[in-house]
Amino acid sequence: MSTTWHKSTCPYCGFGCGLMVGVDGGRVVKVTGMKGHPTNDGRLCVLAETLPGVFDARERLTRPMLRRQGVLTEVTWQEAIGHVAGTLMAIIHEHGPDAVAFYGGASKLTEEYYLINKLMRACIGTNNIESSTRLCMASTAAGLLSTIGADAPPACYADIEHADLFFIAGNNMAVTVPVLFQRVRAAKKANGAKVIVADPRRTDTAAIADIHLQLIPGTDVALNNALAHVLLRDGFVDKEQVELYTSGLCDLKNFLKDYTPAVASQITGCPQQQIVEAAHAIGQSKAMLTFWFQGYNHSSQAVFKNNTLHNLSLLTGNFCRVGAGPISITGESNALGCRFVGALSHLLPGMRLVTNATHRQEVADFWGIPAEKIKPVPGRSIIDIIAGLHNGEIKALWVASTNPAASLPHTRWVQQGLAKAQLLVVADIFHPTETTMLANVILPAAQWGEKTGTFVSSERRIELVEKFVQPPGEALPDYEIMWLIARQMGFEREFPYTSPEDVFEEWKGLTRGRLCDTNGVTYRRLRGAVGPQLPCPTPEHPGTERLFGNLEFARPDGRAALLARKYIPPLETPDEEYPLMLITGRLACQFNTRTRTGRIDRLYRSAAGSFVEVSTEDARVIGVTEGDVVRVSSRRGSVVAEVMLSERIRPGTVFIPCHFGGALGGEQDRLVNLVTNPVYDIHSKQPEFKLSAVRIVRAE
Ligand SMILES: Nc1nc2c(c(=O)[nH]1)N[C@H]1C(S)=C(S)[C@@H](COP(=O)(O)OP(=O)(O)OC[C@H]3O[C@@H](n4cnc5c(=O)[nH]c(N)nc54)[C@H](O)[C@@H]3O)O[C@H]1N2
Ligand SMILES: Nc1nc2c(c(=O)[nH]1)N[C@H]1C(S)=C(S)[C@@H](COP(=O)(O)OP(=O)(O)OC[C@H]3O[C@@H](n4cnc5c(=O)[nH]c(N)nc54)[C@H](O)[C@@H]3O)O[C@H]1N2
Ligand code: SF4
Ligand SMILES: [Mo]
Repeated sequence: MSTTWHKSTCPYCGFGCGLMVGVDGGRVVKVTGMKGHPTNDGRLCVLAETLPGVFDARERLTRPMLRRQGVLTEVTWQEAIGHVAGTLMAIIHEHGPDAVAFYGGASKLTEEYYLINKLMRACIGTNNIESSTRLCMASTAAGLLSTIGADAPPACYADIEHADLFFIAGNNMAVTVPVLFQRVRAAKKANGAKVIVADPRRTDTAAIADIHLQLIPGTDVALNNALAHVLLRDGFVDKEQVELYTSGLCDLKNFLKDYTPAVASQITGCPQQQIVEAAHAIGQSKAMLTFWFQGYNHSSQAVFKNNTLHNLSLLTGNFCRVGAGPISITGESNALGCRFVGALSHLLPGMRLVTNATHRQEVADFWGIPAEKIKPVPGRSIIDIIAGLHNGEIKALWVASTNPAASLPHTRWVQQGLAKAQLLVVADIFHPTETTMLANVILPAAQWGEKTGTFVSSERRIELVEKFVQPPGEALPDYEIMWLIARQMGFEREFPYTSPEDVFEEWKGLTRGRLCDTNGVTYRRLRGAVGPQLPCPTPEHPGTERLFGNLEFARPDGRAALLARKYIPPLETPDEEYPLMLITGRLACQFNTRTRTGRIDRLYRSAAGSFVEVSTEDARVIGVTEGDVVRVSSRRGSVVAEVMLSERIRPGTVFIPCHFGGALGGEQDRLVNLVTNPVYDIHSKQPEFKLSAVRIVRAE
C-alpha cells in the first residue's frame, strides 16, 4: 500500500501548527510539520510527532456503556441515547432547566460548541454551558474585554520576526509551545531581539532571557505596576500620544506613585535595579510583543495581571503595530474558537454576552425563539456546577472531551460532587479516565482525524481538520452524539443536520459583522489550504492579520483602558503550618491529564512518575534529598512525590507537574489537584491552580 497525505492542524496546544498526516491501509503512520505553513513551516514538537500512537493506544472506547446495579455494561447506541435523553427530560421536567449542565474540553470543534449552545440555551433554556477554557483562558478573555472591549487577541505570529523585545510572563513556552519558542529564539538570534522572562523558576524559557525576573509567585501585579511607574517616571511615555487612544492615564499615574521599585522589590523579591533595567528595556523597545499564560491565569489576581501587562504595551505605544502587541497563546487546540462560539456560561455565540439585551435579542432572532427564552444571567462556572452537584441543585452533568475528576482543583471534593450526580454522562475516547470511572453513561467518541470540523488558533486563524481515518468500533463524533440526543429530546426541527458542514454554514450567520466574522469561509475554501485569520467577512477577503490597527478599540468610547489595579496577595500564603508555596505546571512529554500521552510508550517512559521540585536550600531545612519519597500536604489533601533537587526554583516555592493521576497505573495519590485550592479570580472565575500553601514531610 502507499501512504496518502492529509493536511490537518495539531489537536494539542492552541498554537495551531499545520500538520501533514500520513495514512496507510486505514492507519495513521506518520505525522510531520507542514512545510510552508505560516505558523510552523514544517516544524513540530514531540507531542504532534507521536500522534500516530494515540490511534493505536490501548483502552480506546468502542461501545456505549450504561451503569446497571453499579456495573458498567455495554449497550447499543439506541439504548444509551434513549437513556440520556429520557433522564435529561425527566430532570428538566421535575427540577427545571438549570438542574442540568454541560462541560466540555477546549479541543472540541467549533461546530460542536455551536450545537450544544443551541440545545442548552435555546431549546432547554439554561446557560449552564462550560468548558475547560474556564481553567485555561477565561482570564485572558476577561483581561482583553476590560482593557480593549473585546476578547479578540489583536496581534499575530508574523509579529514575532519583527519584534525587538519579547516580554514572556508566566509562560514556559520552551516546554508548552516549543514551536513558538523556536521562532522566538530564532528572532532573538537573527535580529538581536531582547527577552524578558517573569517566572519563579529558571525554566528552559528563562534560559534565553536577557533579564529573568524570578519573582515570588503571585506577585506579578506589583511587578507590572512598578514597571509602569518607572516608564512614567523616567520619561518613556509620550503622554499626549497615549491620551489619544487610551483612557485613564491621569488616574493611573496617581495610582502608581506608591509602586516604586523599592516597594515592588519587597513584594516580588526581585532586585530593584533589575526592575528598573527591565522597565528601561521596555521603554527603549521599538516593538514589544507580550506573551503570558498560566503563571498569570491560574491566579486569584489573574485578570489584574492581564490588565497590568496590557498597561505596559499601551503606555509605550506597543499595541497593534507590526511587531508589537499582546499575543496570548491559547492552551488547547480550539480554545479561541470555543470562546468565539460561546463555550462559557456568560457568553453567547458570536462573541456576545448573556447579560447584554441586544445580544440576546440578536441570537434569539437568529434561532427564531422569543428573547425571554435566553436567560439574562450567566449560568454556573464549572466550580459552581460542582458546588451545585454537592447541594443537589445540579442533577445532571454531561461531560465531553475533558477530564474534570483530574483537572479541577481540590479533586476529592470534585469527585464527591460528580458521584452525587443523578446522571453523569461522559463522552471520551478512552476508558478508564478519572472521570469515566465515575460515569453512569459512557459514550465512545471519535477523536481528531476521525471526524471533520474547524479549529481557530491563537492568532484567529481558522482551519479545517478533516476526517482521514475511521473511528474504532461504534465510536461517533461528538457532534453526531449531540444531534442524536437533541432529536431524542424532541428537538428534531432544530437539529436537522446531516454533516458538520451544515452546522458550520448555520453558525457563520451569527458571526456577521463581529470580530470573529467567518462569512468569507467555506469548508471548500479551507480544504487542503491554510485558512485565513478572522475576521474574514467575504469570500474574496484575505483575512485580518492584526486588529485595531487604527487604535480604535471596541470599548464604548473607542479607547483602550489603562486600568489601575491594586496588588492583592494570593488567597493562600505560606504560614508556620504550611510554609511553602506550591506551583503546578507542565512537562514537555505529557499533555494535561495524560489520557493520550500517557498511553504512548515513548512519552510515558520519558516522564513516568510525578516529582516535586525543591530548592536545595529548602531541602536542607526540611531534611530531604534527591529521590526521597515525600508527602506534600495542603489544607485540602496530600500527594506523594519524589524529591527532585533543583537550583532553578526560588527557595520557598516548590513545583509539581499537573499531569499525573490515578486512572493510568492506579496512583490516585499522585494527583496534584488533591492539594490545590478551588478558589478563583472573581472577575474570570478561573481557579488559582498555581498557588497553594503546603508542607513537605518524608512519606512513611
Ligand atoms: N507539553 C505540553 N504542552 C502543553 C500542555 C501540556 O500539558 N503539555 N498544555 C497546554 C495547555 S492546556 C496550556 S493552558 C498551556 C500552558 O502553558 P504554560 O502556561 O506555559 O505552562 P505552565 O507550566 O502551566 O505554567 C507556566 C509557568 O508559570 C510559572 N508560574 C507559576 N506561578 C507564577 C506566577 O505567579 N507568576 C509568574 N510570572 N509565573 C508563574 C511556572 O513556574 C511555569 O513555568 O500549555 C499547553 N501546551
Ligand atoms: N494543578 C493544575 N491543574 C490544572 C492545570 C494546571 O496547570 N495545574 N491546568 C489547567 C488547564 S490550563 C487545563 S486546559 C485543564 C485541562 O484539563 P482537561 O481538559 O481535563 O485535560 P485533558 O487531559 O486535555 O482532557 C481531555 C479529555 O478529552 C478526551 N478526548 C480527546 N479527544 C476527544 C474527542 O474528540 N472527543 C471526546 N469526547 N473526548 C476526547 C481525552 O481522552 C481526555 O480525557 O487542566 C487544568 N488543570
Ligand atoms: S507546538 Fe503546539 S501546535 Fe505545534 S506541534 Fe507542538 S503541541 Fe502541536
Ligand atoms: Mo490549558
